[in-house]
Amino acid sequence: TSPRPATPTTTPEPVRLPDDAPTLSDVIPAPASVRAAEKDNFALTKQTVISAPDDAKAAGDYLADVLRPATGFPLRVVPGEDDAGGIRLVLREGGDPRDESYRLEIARDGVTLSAASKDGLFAGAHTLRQLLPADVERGKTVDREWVLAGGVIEDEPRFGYRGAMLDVARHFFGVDVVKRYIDRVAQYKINYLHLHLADDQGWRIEIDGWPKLTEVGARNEVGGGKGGFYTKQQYREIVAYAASRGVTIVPEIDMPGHTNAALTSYAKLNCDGNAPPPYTDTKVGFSSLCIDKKVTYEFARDVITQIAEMTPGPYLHIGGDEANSTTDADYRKFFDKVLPMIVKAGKRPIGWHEYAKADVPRSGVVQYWRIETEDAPTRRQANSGRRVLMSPAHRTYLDMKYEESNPWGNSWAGPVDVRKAYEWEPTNELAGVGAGAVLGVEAPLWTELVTTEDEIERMAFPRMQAIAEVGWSKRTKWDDFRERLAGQAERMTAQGIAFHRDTGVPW
Ligand code: TNX
Repeated sequence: TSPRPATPTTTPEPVRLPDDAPTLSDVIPAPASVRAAEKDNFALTKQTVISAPDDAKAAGDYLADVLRPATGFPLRVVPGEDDAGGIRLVLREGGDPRDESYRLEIARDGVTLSAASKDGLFAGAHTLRQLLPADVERGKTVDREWVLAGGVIEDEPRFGYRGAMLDVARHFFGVDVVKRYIDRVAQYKINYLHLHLADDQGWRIEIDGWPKLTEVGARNEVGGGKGGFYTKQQYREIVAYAASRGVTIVPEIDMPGHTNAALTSYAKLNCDGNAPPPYTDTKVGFSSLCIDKKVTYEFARDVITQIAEMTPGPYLHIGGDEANSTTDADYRKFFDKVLPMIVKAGKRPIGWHEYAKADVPRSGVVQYWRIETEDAPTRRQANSGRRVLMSPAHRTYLDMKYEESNPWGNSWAGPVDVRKAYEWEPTNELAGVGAGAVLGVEAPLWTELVTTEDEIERMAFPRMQAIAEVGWSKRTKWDDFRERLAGQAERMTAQGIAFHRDTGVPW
């Protein structure tokens, strides 16, 4: 065998890191391990190519998509191995698809991002995005140097489920607003977006065979605005956009309470056969599907099977909260029929924790939302192997006021400033629900009081970063987090996020 001819090595000269470029330790959520190597800074140029074979292509396309507008570079995404000194995405063979760990190596002669799964590559791509200066988020060409700090990040999440929820029922928000929200939360490694698609004030998704849900039930919102809904095609468009950012959609249809919009649309869904008027106020707990009517279950089955069919993700959320107009016996009767429909449709049910008193299937998830530290039914479900998603309102509810003196938001579980959203321990919040039971964390944004995209942004940011780090990072320290969070101000500004300047953060 003859020795391979030596390839001429043309390792580029070291490049200086611009003053405004982040260091490897500036990232949110904080990575598990960081090793800086100053001589290994990497400069992007107009020749830089992103190589991403097969299943790595989605993450490669995402990177190109977020880096192109400001750099103005073509950043071609090519399927083969790139040895021209570009950004290489490597998907290790035979990996567990749920393994989100990744390794990001930034060297003078190229960047290598490797992971065992697509989701791991997305996680690494979100990190890489944050390592470029805030200018990269301006959405238009900025003529400057684009240098990444050299070194190695090895990282993995603490919890596999890091969620955000948007209530599009109380006030409706169109496809573009939802897409922007997805992009904004995804950059902090939020990997699930839960859409609250129906409530007393509005029904927001087209269902074949039930046209009045959208002709009648969608035409309202809190305060009497015109409401709206997603066609099936628009819903699929949201699902696909989310996937292109590494985010999975979790659709929620709230039953058997929070159903006035459906009851208004179809008189036959009511026990007395009379449709109630539309509801545009903000009280909860007054509506219920009719537990003893056959048509209730025809309705539930159509809704569940059609939504499951449009949703590639593993979960379907069935609500179950605040069913104050349904007796306990009826509540159980209802879920005894409806939960198996979700399993049959191939999905894992999620319900607000009130449904813990029903017979939750083995695959089911209980979402805990109250502020009490003890809940017997949730504890019982956790003891018998059900996973619990943590959304305690006094930590994660984005509709709460930041501070008492601040006029925006609800008060019943508040105020929730950034520090409060950050300094808590998901496995230690609820008695009997420890590390083995916690699936992850989710930050819900209820929109009784939220009417515009600016308002969504100021309620969500920067508490979203706090919840994202609680969900991703194993070690969390407020003093360190607040500094890194201050470093996000310019990025958020460049993205046009109308964030709240929480007084606990040294902006
Ligand atoms: C309780 S949290 C609700 C929602 C409200 C929210 C307002 C939960 C499962 N139900 O219907 O929008 O409080 O904070």
